[in-house]
Amino acid sequence: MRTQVAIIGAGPSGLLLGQLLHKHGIDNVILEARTGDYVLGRVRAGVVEKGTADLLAEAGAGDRLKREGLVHDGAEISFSGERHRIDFRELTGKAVVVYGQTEITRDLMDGRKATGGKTIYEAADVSLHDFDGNNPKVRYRKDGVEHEVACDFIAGCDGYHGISRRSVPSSSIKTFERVYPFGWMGLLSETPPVSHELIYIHHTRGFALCSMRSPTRSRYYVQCDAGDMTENWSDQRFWDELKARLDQKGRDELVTGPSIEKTIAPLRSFVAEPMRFGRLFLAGDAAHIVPPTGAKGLNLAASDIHYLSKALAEHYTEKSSAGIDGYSTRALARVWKAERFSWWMTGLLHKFPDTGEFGEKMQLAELEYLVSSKSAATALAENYVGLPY
Ligand code: FAS
Ligand code: PHB
Repeated sequence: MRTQVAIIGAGPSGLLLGQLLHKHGIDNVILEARTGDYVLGRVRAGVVEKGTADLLAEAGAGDRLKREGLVHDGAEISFSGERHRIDFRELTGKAVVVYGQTEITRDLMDGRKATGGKTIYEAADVSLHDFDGNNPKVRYRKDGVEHEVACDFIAGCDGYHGISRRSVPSSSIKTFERVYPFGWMGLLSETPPVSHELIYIHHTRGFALCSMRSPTRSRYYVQCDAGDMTENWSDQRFWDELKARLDQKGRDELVTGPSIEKTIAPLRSFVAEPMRFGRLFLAGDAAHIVPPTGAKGLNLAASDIHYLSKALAEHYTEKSSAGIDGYSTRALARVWKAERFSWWMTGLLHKFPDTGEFGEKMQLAELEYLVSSKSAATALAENYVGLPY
């Protein structure tokens, strides 16, 4: 088989790239290790920046988000038993949309089906070859048969655990990493959200987050130990812990119910530099990971794909390599700003083993400053709604 761009991974990065390349008349094939249902079954991000929503619309996958997405003009931060609202719209003129990553993936899959894009699911043992030359290729096995895809470029959109980054010689790549000493225990329930906006909670017992997927479907998280297991968390234990970290109003108004999904997500900050190796480009979680505190993971994947799809379009339509040559530097400039914001939000709101009494006083002082200073609140708001591309 031959194509212009071979995309590894059918998560949001790979699917979005595939649709944008199709729009530019660039032939592409997506190779995905799992089934489509498995990919859809992963409950992950919930907050969508305007830039991401605009890109989905450009890719022809933005209609349902526009219809069903919940526009949020602000969010609350709860500490010392009080809630304080950060008004994104007033401080930045922008808002975010709450719309689950599962739905984004579904919309992109439907769009790809409608445009006849080729996605090979359950592609086993994908391997990347000769991307340091002019004739890269990808090999994979499907139903026991070996296949080879000859291409002009490879887009590694296969996430943190994917094969693309691991195919780069260690001498050609530098990684930066911070692993946090805790995780997030997440629960999805068919219950009305405790509030119409998100609540980020700082508490002596640990961080918690109240989010949602719709007016009838809630998404909650509580900070848990790094090595904790989902099976240690009965629904009752989760609800009790969330209530213990909520303010009184939240405790009074929280509607509990059976979980429809529960997972523990580890938290890390990670960046691989550069994001281009000859004719291989890394994008999304394949190149970087942020702790979900700042709701940046999915949105960073979108800005990578914005830069990469434009660069490839320039290569094919304008015969210019400027975009391709500048991709890594351009993407990393925005990646590092989102890494900093996510690291800062995580440090401010979570209980670390070494936080101690002084550390907690510093966190509370910074939170008090944040909610009483327009400049400080604006700094948070402009990062949260998304810095410019
Ligand atoms: P993805 O990991 O989504 O997709 C990569 C795809 O590549 C997968 O489908 C995988 O099966 C496939 N793949 C892997 N190896 C392969 C191989 N060898 N061959 C072929 N295919 C291969 N972000 C937020 O903003 N908020 C959150 O709350 C949040 N929670 C998260 C929880 C978890 C557990 C994780 C892992 C991430 C979370 N994220 C969150 C970040 C998440 O939303 C990512 O940023 C987003 O999925 C990035 O999309 P992709 O880059 O497409 O990577
Ligand atoms: C979510 O709804 O899953 C969500 C929202 C905001 C975050 C992280 C996760 O910061």
